[in-house]
Amino acid sequence: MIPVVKAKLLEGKKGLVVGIANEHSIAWGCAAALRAFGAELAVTYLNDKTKKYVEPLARELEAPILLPLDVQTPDQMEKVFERIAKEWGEIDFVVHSIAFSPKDTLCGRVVDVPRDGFLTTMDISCWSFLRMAHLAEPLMSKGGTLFTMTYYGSQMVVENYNIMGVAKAALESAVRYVAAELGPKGIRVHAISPGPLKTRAASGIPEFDDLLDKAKAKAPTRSLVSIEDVGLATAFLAHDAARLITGGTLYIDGGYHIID
Ligand code: 0WD
Repeated sequence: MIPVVKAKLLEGKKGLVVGIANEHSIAWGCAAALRAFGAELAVTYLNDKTKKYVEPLARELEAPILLPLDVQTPDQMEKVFERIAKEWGEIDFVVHSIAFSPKDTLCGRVVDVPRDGFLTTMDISCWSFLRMAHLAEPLMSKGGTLFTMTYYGSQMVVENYNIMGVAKAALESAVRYVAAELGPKGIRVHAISPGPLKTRAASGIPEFDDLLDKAKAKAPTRSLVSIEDVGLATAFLAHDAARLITGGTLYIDGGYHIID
């Protein structure tokens, strides 16, 4: 948990955080840091099964808005933004921290990927970010910041990352295009690349512990990233002082650049 932060650098800012599954989620690290710096948060949960894990965390964040959001359910994302428009009238930031690929699609070779698995992977892991940006734009008349989470497997072939590498490459490209399109309106867009972290989503990646060991050995600081590290970097970029930083991927140490 982020220690009490005295400087409420994000006081008055309001934002949506999507992707809290439990207290290990990267989205939780982001939400905790953004709240610690004084931002007010809207939070979503995937479905009734995850609600019981997310509800107490939303309470801890004193989130005035808690809604269901499965990005594959028609109209649910629209409903989230409608509620935000009604409650706040505007929004300062959106954190998109979700990805999914069916097991048979994620665990096989990229060359064998079935069409339906490919479409599901791209839909949840990439298109949902574009849609969130689309719906956030009218609520960001004074500017704002959009975040999504990515991984180095988008740039290089990382063993076992498979089709998710393809999806993250598309996502990072989307970040560049959306940054160019919304930049004139003062809306900044960032992909955050934290390096491997033990979360529920990561447990679906084969031999993930090996990836953790390699990342630790190769990272510039020889350490693994925590969700608190990711949260603090996100909070920094949400501040007005970061107003000219946009359109790129921020590697938080873990993108292991020294591949063997
Ligand atoms: O090593 C890692 N854990 C890394 C994760 C390294 C670099 C990047 N990332 C990325 C992931 O690819 C993802 O984009 O960070 C993002 C967040 O992932 P996480 O925090 O590692 O994983 P987790 O705590 O599982 O949260 C992802 C959540 C889902 O959790 P579950 O475990 O239930 O699949 O994404 C959500 C869901 O809450 N999610 C959806 N949300 C809305 N609609 C959907 C959906 N259809 N599908 C999954």
